[in-house]
Amino acid sequence: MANLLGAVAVLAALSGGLCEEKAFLQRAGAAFSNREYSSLLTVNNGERFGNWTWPEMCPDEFFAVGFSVRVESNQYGSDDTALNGIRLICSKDGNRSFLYSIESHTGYFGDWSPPQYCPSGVLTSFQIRVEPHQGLFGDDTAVNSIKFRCSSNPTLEGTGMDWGEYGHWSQECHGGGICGIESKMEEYQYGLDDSSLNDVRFHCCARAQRVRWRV
Ligand SMILES: *[C@@H]1O[C@H](CO)[C@@H](O)[C@H](O)[C@H]1NC(C)=O
Ligand SMILES: CC(=O)N[C@H]1CO[C@H](CO)[C@@H](O)[C@@H]1O
Repeated sequence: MANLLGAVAVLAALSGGLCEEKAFLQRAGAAFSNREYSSLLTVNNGERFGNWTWPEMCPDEFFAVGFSVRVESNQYGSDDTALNGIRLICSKDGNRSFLYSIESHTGYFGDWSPPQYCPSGVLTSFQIRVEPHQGLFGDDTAVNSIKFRCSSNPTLEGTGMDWGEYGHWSQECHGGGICGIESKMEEYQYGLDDSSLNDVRFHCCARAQRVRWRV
């Protein structure tokens, strides 16, 4: 609850200069996870630990227009996990005063960043920065950061950590945009080396066809 109120406050502050309306932001969770999708965006540089968890989808006719990331800062001598979670923010027809968030399974460490939004349009592809497996006695962090491309073309980079390298861009959503997320998470390791988020994939949904009548 505190998280939700925090997110609403941030949104209200961000939109304050543009309009007086207060944004409504609600966690959709898995309530819409049976939404139909047209393809799945994947990358090939995810890490090996953990399992795919569960999909969360934006409600019908909503698409992802922004995101925030949960990042654990540098722990120096202690166990680092870097990126722990990605939260997508969904809107319908670009109406940013009425929003839902989805995030699949996220890790337990670090703080959520303020949301970043496409200037217009929707999220259409992504790439992730991943630190490769550090060997038996190393400290694994797996996913460190993420970039998204918007349909209006700019790329947005999350405020993640710097270990590892970016891989290739995923394919793009065509005729719609990103509408769902599923994370691959290493479960909590009870004092052993945690890496938290290891990979992520996103669903593409098609925009509803509007029937046009010709006379
Ligand atoms: C945005 O959506 C809300 C809730 O459906 C609606 O009340 C509001 O009028 C919409 N705003 C615009 C600019 O369409
Ligand atoms: C709950 C579950 O399915 N756990 C599996 C996750 O993946 C590892 C291998 O990476 C399996 O050993 C677990 O059984």
